[in-house]
Amino acid sequence: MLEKLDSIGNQALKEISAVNALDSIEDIRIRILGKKGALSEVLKGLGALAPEERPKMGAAANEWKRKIEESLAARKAELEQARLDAELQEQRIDPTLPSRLLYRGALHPITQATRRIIQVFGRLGFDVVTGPEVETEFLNFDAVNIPKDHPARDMQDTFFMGPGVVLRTHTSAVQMRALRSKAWPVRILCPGAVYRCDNDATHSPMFHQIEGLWVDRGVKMSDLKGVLEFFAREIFGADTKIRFRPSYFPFVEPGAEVDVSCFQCSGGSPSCRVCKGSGWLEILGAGMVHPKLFELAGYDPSQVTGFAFGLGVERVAMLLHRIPDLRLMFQGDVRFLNQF
Ligand code: FA5
Repeated sequence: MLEKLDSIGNQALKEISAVNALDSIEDIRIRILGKKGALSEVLKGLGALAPEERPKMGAAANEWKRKIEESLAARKAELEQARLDAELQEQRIDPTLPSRLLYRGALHPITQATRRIIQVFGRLGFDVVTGPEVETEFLNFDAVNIPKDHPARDMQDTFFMGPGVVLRTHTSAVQMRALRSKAWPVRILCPGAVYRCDNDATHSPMFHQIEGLWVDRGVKMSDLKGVLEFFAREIFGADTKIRFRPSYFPFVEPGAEVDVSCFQCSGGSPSCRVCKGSGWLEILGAGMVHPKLFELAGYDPSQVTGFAFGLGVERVAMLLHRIPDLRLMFQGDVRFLNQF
């Protein structure tokens, strides 16, 4: 019996050292040490031995069992380590390879400019009010005193959504909504997207305006000038030159257009693509609210006066960041946007 035990044990150790697959380790364990394994089968014959022989055989069998278990565990650890090494080799990280570029998101220059403008006017007590981009022709035109035959209503300038419904062409459309729903004094800013059939280096079919409206007893043109000068200095710096040019807007009287000195040529180049040689960039229209609007809103024009202005946010962003072509802001080119 001892010989049989030795033969089983030696054969098992040989097999274990030759095994190369982890699954086979368990197979060997079951085949040798399992309930019906070779060692157990030999031990079943213990009962037939003389009683004095039994402890000796039992001890020998236990010794083989221990040796085989140890050998199985050691080979299993070797094979597991080899598998891990192979995996690590396969998935090796090469720290010398160049890293993939990571893009960090940031606010769009138009959003940045909008927030900056709102913050500056916020310091003067202006509240933000918004209105819909799809607007009635009445609120976009009639309610702000733009007559039926005004060229701005032309199909070539205005995107019509259907009879009597337009994509608003200016944020002045929010003025009448605000005046109708609020009692004076009113001091509001209305930011938002507006739409016109327009497309070149300084005009886009969709752009952003911020409307300002201040209505109260005794508001004067000089207040408008003071507010806009404060705005220009805060946004563009103390050296910024601005000028008021008399202009006509049906919803104000008197009206003006306000220009800022051209950042590209500083007023010096007749061939400048940005200001078309004028030296100035128009950023907003403004004026004293027309009494007709007060009448339409149910205010008494003998009691209140007010001023309004509408500025182009893209123009402000162009000036702030020295952007030569407005269309760059709508192309979604990461190389451009990354700079802000
Ligand atoms: C208006 O839209 C008037 N509603 C502004 C106003 C409000 C005047 C209140 C008086 C009182 P205008 O069409 O000039 O005016 O546009 C105002 C500003 O929007 C311009 O000064 C310019 O900065 C900007 N702008 C106009 N058209 C475009 C365009 N296609 N793309 C980008 N910016 C534009």
